[in-house]
Amino acid sequence: MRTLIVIPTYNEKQNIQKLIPRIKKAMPGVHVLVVDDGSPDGTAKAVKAMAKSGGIKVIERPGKMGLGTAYVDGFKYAVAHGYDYIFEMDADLSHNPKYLPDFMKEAKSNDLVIGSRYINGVSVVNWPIRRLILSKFANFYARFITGLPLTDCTSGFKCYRRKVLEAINLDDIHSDGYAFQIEMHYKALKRGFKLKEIPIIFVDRHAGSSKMSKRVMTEAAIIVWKLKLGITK
Ligand SMILES: Nc1nc2c(ncn2[C@@H]2O[C@H](COP(=O)(O)OP(=O)(O)OP(=O)(O)O)[C@@H](O)[C@H]2O)c(=O)[nH]1
Ligand SMILES: [Mg+2]
Repeated sequence: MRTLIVIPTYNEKQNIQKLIPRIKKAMPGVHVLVVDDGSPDGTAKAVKAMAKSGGIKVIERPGKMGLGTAYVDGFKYAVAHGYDYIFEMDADLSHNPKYLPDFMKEAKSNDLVIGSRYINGVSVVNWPIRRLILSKFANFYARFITGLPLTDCTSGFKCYRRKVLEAINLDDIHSDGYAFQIEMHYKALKRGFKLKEIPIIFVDRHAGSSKMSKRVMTEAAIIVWKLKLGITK
């Protein structure tokens, strides 16, 4: 069974240099694909220097094109190269690689395994209360409108079996950020796949800067209606 971890990056040089060795340690033999958008801090160059040890690949895009299309490009690569298990993971060390084996275990009997911050109360470290309230509200709103049976609809730490990505028309995905996560969960569920949440502890980034914006939130607020009303299928 072949596994690929897809990591979108924009100015994450410091973080990705720490993250990749931790991934390799947590799950030896796994392959890593970094999708970088011409990060001015030289993220891509730093990853390419690490790639000599094998199992690491970089897709370089010319400019900042968004997290959603970065994942779509990564997923297309994964499908084309026949990977069986494909992970989504942030570069900013919010997602701890120690959970990777937990995902793999559940992926044997599920199609999409999602790391949830909200299974056991709230498992978020270092978030300002404002951010937590926003995330909880976004989840409540998304669940209420779409009916997604998840505690963490906007999680970006997950493992797909290849058949899920093959069943979704990736060229139809235009959303970004939170909206992207909700859309992928919804489309997987609608296509009859088995979703399963596992608990993770999420740690806020220490280095680099956030790419969260008002646009990301507005887009998420709209996508749930597009999905619910069948405008986006
Ligand atoms: N390739 C690419 N990666 C991106 C883009 N925007 C964000 N990312 C990456 O996507 C991941 C998640 O982005 P974050 O900025 O951490 O978003 P967030 O987790 O909602 O917010 P913070 O954790 O507060 O920063 C990180 O690895 C980013 O580097 C983009 O436009 N292109
Ligand atoms: Mg982050």
